[in-house]
Amino acid sequence: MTVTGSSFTNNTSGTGGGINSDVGPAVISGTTFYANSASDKGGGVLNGSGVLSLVDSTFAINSAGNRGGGLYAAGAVSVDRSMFLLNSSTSHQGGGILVYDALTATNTTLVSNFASNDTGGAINNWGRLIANSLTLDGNSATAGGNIFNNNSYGTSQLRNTIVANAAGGGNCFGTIMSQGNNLDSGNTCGFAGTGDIVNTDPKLGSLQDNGGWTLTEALAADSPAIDRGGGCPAVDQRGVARPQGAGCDIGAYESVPPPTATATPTLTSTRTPTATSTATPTNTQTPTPTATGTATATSTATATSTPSPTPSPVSTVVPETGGSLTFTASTTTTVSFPDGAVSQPVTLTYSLGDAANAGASFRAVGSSFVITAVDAGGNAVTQFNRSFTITVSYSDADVVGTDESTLKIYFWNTTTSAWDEVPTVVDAANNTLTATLDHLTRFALLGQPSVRKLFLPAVLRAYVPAW
Ligand SMILES: [Ca+2]
Repeated sequence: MTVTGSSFTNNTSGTGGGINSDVGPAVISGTTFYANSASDKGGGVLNGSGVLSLVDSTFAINSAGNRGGGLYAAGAVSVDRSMFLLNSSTSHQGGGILVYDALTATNTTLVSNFASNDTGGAINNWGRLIANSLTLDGNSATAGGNIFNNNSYGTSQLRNTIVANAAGGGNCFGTIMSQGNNLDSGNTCGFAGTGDIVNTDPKLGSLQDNGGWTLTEALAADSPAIDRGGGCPAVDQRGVARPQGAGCDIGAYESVPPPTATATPTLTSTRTPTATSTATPTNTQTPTPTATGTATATSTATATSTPSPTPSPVSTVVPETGGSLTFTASTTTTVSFPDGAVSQPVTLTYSLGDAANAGASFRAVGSSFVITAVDAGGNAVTQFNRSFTITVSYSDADVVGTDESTLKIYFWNTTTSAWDEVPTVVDAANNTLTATLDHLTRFALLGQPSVRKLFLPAVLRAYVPAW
């Protein structure tokens, strides 16, 4: 059976809501499974004992009463360059995929799938799972929100895969065998292979059309997944050639660096003019997807950690009248000291720090920043006689992907090596945050990620095939 460029929508069955492929072989490409359901196994697709190859396909909001909301993979199944969104299994395992025999999964993104009463929100493995370059984000289950390995029957091998932001059940449960270059936003997957990264926010963008056949989550410019991959496939989920930049990227998406300014040719060379290599830019964008429209809420404008060479602003605070300092980067920060805050004149300096690594459950808005004060003798002043205020104003673009109501100013606690919240007044109408403080240190603006599902209806609407 060969299925190409098709849509299966709103079908129901006992097993295999969209397609039940029993003995195979079957090849399914460029096909969307949307809102299909099975009362038993395989809401979108059930594969029996044969070979099934799935390529460039989308599984969205399919459901199974029993196991495998998107895909029930018995037999030998391969999934490549595909996307699973909001599939669910309501009473048993495997919201996105249940692996019964063998699954090879490559360059695939699984987002917000869930097994609300059992294990394995995105993938539940009873067999042999070989995964390379997946992005698993925000899936949930009672255990193993992103991946659950059933240790009695299954082995899971992961390479170059992002396992992030489980919305329930932790990122992993069971034994996961790392083949290297995986990234866990927490530390439940036991990643200890070469190039593995744990407890690190991969800085994923919202699920959207970034080219290719299926939706993807781009990496922020300062994502720690960029160029940290290994053993990557030749292309990414979209078909973009890997590697781009200094190395391939972890996960399903390969970030294409902005073109670097070409060096101005010097005209003084006395060498024989060899034909200079003009690197022809290979157009790596793959086949235009069907216009899926509007989901253009691009990723947050995270200020890069290397600020443009603006001079650090300096200001003076004096005992009689106080003083203030304003600096604009991606956000505008004003620090105001009242009179009497200092006993002698001090000089304030504002400098941008690194992008705050805020962990899995928070997002940083802009870079962290450091405000220092020194007295006339050059001694650091960190404590003040009166409290002072910091006001940060931000743009709506700065907080895309962040729940604005949770925004707070945080300071870096050097004793606990953690960000501590400062009581902050949020004025979401005017996009300002104000906090009252008594000491200077490194600060950052952090907020919880907006519930990404809020964006999903728009994405889903854009993705619904015309019927
Ligand atoms: Ca790269």
